[in-house]
Amino acid sequence: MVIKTVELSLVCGVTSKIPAGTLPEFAFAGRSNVGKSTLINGLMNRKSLARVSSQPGKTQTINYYEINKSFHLVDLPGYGYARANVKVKEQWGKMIERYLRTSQQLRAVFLLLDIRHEPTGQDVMMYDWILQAGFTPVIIATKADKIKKSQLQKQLGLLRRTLRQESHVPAKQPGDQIRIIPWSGQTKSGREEIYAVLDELLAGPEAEENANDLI
Ligand SMILES: Nc1nc2c(ncn2[C@@H]2O[C@H](COP(=O)(O)OP(=O)(O)O)[C@@H](O)[C@H]2O)c(=O)[nH]1
Ligand SMILES: [Mg+2]
Repeated sequence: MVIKTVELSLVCGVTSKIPAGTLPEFAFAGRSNVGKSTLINGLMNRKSLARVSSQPGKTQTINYYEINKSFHLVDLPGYGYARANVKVKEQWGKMIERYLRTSQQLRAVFLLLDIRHEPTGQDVMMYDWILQAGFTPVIIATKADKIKKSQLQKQLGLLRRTLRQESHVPAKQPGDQIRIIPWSGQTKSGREEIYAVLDELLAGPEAEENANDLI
């Protein structure tokens, strides 16, 4: 994946209609402060196009970043901000559910979890919503630079186990593995693996069909 152009192409407010859109979308969800803006900036090779928050929980908008004029990275509003009032929390849930259910262009949802902590009830709820909307979440374990290398497998195990045990949505197949990619905004480790997921999904079944046509 080579990033040629990036632009904030659309900001969608809580009550606005989810735009129909024509470009494929990849959405990013997670609690506020988990490192969503940092990841999106890292993927776009930009320092600060996506705002890294000094006021957590403030953004209640869906921001669409257009990459290479060919797809969108979609920054969903963060959750779990303790001081957000009830109305904001309610609007947040409705907005996310509406987005997951109505976006026609959505190809994948990335769920960000802090590698240091056990996922919260809201993380598991988000995980369930993504599954219920028909997507298999790709987990990004953020802030990987904050743990020792020797702790990596143990922490990934904790994330995987908590999601599997607490989720209310049955796995499609009992042995289904949850895909987790460790990422660090400091070293950018994990970026190539995330690009590979995007490349793979952008190629998609249509590209395969086209390739078959050539045979
Ligand atoms: N060490 C470290 N800090 C991070 C990483 N990702 C985000 N942060 C910090 O965590 C805070 C919240 O990040 P931000 O991207 O605004 O989170 P958001 O609220 O999910 O968008 C900021 O102070 C970031 O600098 C990471 O991978 N490693
Ligand atoms: Mg943010």
